[in-house]
This record gives sequence, structure tokens and C-alpha cells, in this order.
Amino acid sequence: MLMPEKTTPIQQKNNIPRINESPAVFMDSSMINDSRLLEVAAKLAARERLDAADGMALMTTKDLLGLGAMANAVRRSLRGKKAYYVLNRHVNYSNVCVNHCVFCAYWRAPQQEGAFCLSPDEAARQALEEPDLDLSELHIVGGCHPDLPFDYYLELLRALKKARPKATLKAFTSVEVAHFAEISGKSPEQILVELKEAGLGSMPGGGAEVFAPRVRRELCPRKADAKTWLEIAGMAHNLGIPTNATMLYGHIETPEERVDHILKLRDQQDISGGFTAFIPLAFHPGNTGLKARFCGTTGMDDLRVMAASRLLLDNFPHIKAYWVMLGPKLAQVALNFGADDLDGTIVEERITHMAGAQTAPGLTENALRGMIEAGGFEPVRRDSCYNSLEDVE
Ligand code: V47
Ligand code: SF4
Repeated sequence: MLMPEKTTPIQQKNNIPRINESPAVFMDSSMINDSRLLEVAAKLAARERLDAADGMALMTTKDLLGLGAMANAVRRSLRGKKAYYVLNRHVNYSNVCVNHCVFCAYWRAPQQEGAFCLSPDEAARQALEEPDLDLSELHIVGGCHPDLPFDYYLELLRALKKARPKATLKAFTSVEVAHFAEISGKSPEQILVELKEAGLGSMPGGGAEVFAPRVRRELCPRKADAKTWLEIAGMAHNLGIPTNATMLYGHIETPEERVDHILKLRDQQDISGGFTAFIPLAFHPGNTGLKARFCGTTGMDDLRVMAASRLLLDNFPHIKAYWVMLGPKLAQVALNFGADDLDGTIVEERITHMAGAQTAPGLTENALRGMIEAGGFEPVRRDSCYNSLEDVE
């Protein structure tokens, strides 16, 4: 299969490079012991696109070091020794949600103990809690609240933009946008246009979970389906709004379903081109409806998903090792397994910590730079769209 040759408008605007224009991949095949991986390595060297069978070889191999060497060769051909991080803060405006996903420990019913909903002013005050932190990004997500009017979300963006004018507002997943359309009677395009006018700069990649209908039926039947998620991401890209993409792994999904999910994202990226990063999300079972069946992902699987993603997503510029879910130590190692970004300072994280994550609530810039340097990489402070801020005063 050949890769499309045309660069989409959002790729040009955001300076998103195409991977098939990147330098050739030099791979030391003496590192590879799995014969199936050797076949994939030969395809990569010939710049052939990988298919689902290749994906299965990557997603099921026990040859972690061979797989890592392949992903690292691609990562180094794209980014050299650069490893990105961002000064960001999470703002969770509400945990009230009508979707009740089985894997989620974050949601509460409207009157339930622990339910919260910040006013736009309260959210803005929260965004200003660390006045000395020169934030480049606010990561803003909540649940699908049954009663908040769409105007609330516009007010929320305006208040946050006023509080932090220099920060990109990375807000609302495709699932939230689908919900806003449903409660307001507006089309998802109209919702996106109005959010953009109110200050939306980019969108996070949550809500994708695993696209397979079998998984969604069992774990998140009320949530927007795969087609809707992908369509809204495409609409955002066409409106010039870059977005991320995720996959929640380590629960009931099969290796085939993981590969299918990743290839669906690759297909969408071929069409609309506005995905900036892919983030594999390691499932945390604590306090969720799956806690009796799962005990968390293994380091082997975390690194395998990271490396397989880098190799399959030939049109995604960045792969993020989200330290909150992987832990800082494994996230640092993941920089050698295809990842080129650690996310950021975060300050306060709720979704994973309510599901039992033991990581710190946030990290300092020094800690992030130290992790990157100690791993043998060059830290690059970035904005939400991966522009370097290293030389900016
Ligand atoms: O959509 C829910 C997942 C997502 C659990 O775009 C869980 O830069 C693990 O999308 N264990 C939200 N994960 C987080 C997210 C994200 C994070 C960091 C960066 C970006 C980005 C996006 O977390 C949800 C869902 O897929 N999630 N419950 C859990 N128990
Ligand atoms: Fe709601 Fe998101 Fe949690 Fe699902 S994952 S219950 S949509 S907050």
C-alpha cells in the first residue's frame, strides 16, 4: 500500500511533516530475533507501508528488544535525539457524566457524593493557581454533563483564555463535542466553529478507547461510536483545529482490535491530516467496574504498544509516553521505544489517579528535563502544536 502524496491544509498550516518525506530508516537487523519482525524490518527499509498482518506481528512479538530497535530507528530518523515536553495544566471542569463507562473511576451522577462542577470563574482561578508557571497549554476535559447548556462551555473557554492568554486551550474530546451537539441541537461542525471562536486551539485525544464495536458495547455503550469520533476529529482538522488520538489498552481488547484501532486512525490521518500525537493510555483498574478482572498493564505490554504504534502510524508526527499512566521511569525508557514526547507538568490529574495511579499529581520542568537528559535525549520545550519554545524568551 502506498502512502498519499498530498499534504493536507492543516499539515501545511501547523507545519506537520509527512513521515514518508523523512530520512531513510537505518536499522541494525542483528538486534532482531523474531523472524516475523525481520520481514517487517525489510518492509520498513524499503519504505513500504505496514499492513494488519505486520501489525499483528508487532503487537504479539516477545522480541521486545528487536521491536524496540525498529521503533527507535524510526523515532531517531524523525526526531533525532529530541524529546518534547510542555508546561501545561489540567483543568477538569466537572466529573458529572451520563455515559457511565465501565473502565472509568472518574464519573459521578449529578447528586452523588463527590460530584463537582466548576463555574467558569472557578476554573479560571484554578488555571491561575501557579502564577509563576509560564503555561503553554491548558488541557481541559470533563464528563458529559446532562444539564449544563452549551453556552457554559463557551464561557468556560473565554474565562480560561482571559486568565491565561498565552496558553493554547486544548479542550474537549470528540465525545464531548458529540454530546454538546446532542444537548444543543446544533451540528458538530457548528459546535466546533463556536468553540474555536471562543478560544479553542486544539483538542485532546480522549474518548477513542478501542474502536471495535464489541469492546464499546461491553465497556462504553452510551459513548459516541467510532464513526462519530473519527468524523468529529476530521471536522476539527478541516476547520484548522489540530487534535490528538488515544487508545485505552490493557483490558478486554484483543491484539487484532488494537491493530484495527491504530489502522483506523492512520486511515483518518491520510484523509484529514490534523492529528499531532498518538497517546497509548495504559488502563488503571482501581475503583472501576473492571477492578476484579484486571490488575494493570505490564511493562512489556506498555513498551510493545508504544513501539508498535510508532511503526504502524507512519503519518503521525509524534508518539507520547504519558508519564502519569506509565510512571516517570517507564516513560523515560519509552523514549527508546518510539516515543518522542513525555507530555507535561500537568500540575493536577484526576482521571488516572481516581483509578489508582500512584504517580505524583504533577512534575516540575526541571524534573522533566532531567528525565530526558538522563535518558540520553535533548529536551525540547514545546507548545501545544510541537513548535519548539527553546529559544523563545
Ligand atoms: O478518554 C478513563 C481514559 C482518557 C481510565 O490528548 C482511563 O494530549 C486509564 O485522553 N485508566 C482521558 N485511562 C485522558 C486522555 C489524555 C491524557 C493525556 C494526554 C492527552 C492528550 C489525552 O483517559 C479517557 C479514557 O480513554 N481513561 N478511565 C482508567 N481507568
Ligand atoms: Fe464519562 Fe469520559 Fe468517564 Fe466515560 S470515560 S464515564 S465519558 S468521564
